[in-house]
Amino acid sequence: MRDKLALYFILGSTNTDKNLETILQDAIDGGITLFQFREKGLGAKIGEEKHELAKLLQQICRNAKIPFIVNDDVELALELDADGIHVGQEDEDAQLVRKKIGSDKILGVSAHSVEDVCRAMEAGADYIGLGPIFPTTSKADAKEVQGVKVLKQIRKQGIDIPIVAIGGITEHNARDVILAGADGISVISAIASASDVKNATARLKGMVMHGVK
Ligand code: TZP
Ligand code: ICP
Ligand code: MG
Repeated sequence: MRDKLALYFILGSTNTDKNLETILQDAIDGGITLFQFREKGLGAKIGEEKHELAKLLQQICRNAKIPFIVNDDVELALELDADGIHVGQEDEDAQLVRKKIGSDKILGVSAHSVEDVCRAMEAGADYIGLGPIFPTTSKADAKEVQGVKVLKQIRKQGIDIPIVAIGGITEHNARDVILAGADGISVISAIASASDVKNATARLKGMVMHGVK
């Protein structure tokens, strides 16, 4: 799990005006290690349209052997036989989600505190999305920014579950969160809003893997 978290890209139709398939393929070519389909926010697709978009993006991931994770929609994840599901603290209860998807699929849980992390581990989470570390414009209802403090606390207590840091991560601060104990970074805008997606992705990957671009 840990190595798959190195560069975790999240995308949905509300994150860009550009073609999602092109962005995802360029991000794959740049070196992402995991992908999450997150169709949220104003104007997000629902129903059949959401399902069709998910299928398109899943196929791109399959061709590249990149695991495909669905955000917050257990039914869709099961229908598509996705590789996993990611749920937030306000979404469906993680323990219940684990029961529904079985032990083989990846379960990711958002956490904002040490207590959230402990509860998620008891529920059977495979990894934690911890944040928001830095200010973000990609999530309307984001919790308070926490910097690397909670991340450091978790590792100091010897909790070693795989963790991705999320929220405002860029090539300029990626190194700091890795040094603070994250196994990888999860980003939307640093990749989705880049003018050269492949190049931006490769630079982020370099920061995570080697501390350099
Ligand atoms: N959860 C916490 S912050 C965030 C999510 C989905 C958004 C991250 O987006 P960005 O653009 O990388 O800050
Ligand atoms: N972390 C991850 C990995 N994905 C999310 N959607 C989130 C936190 C809120
Ligand atoms: Mg949520």
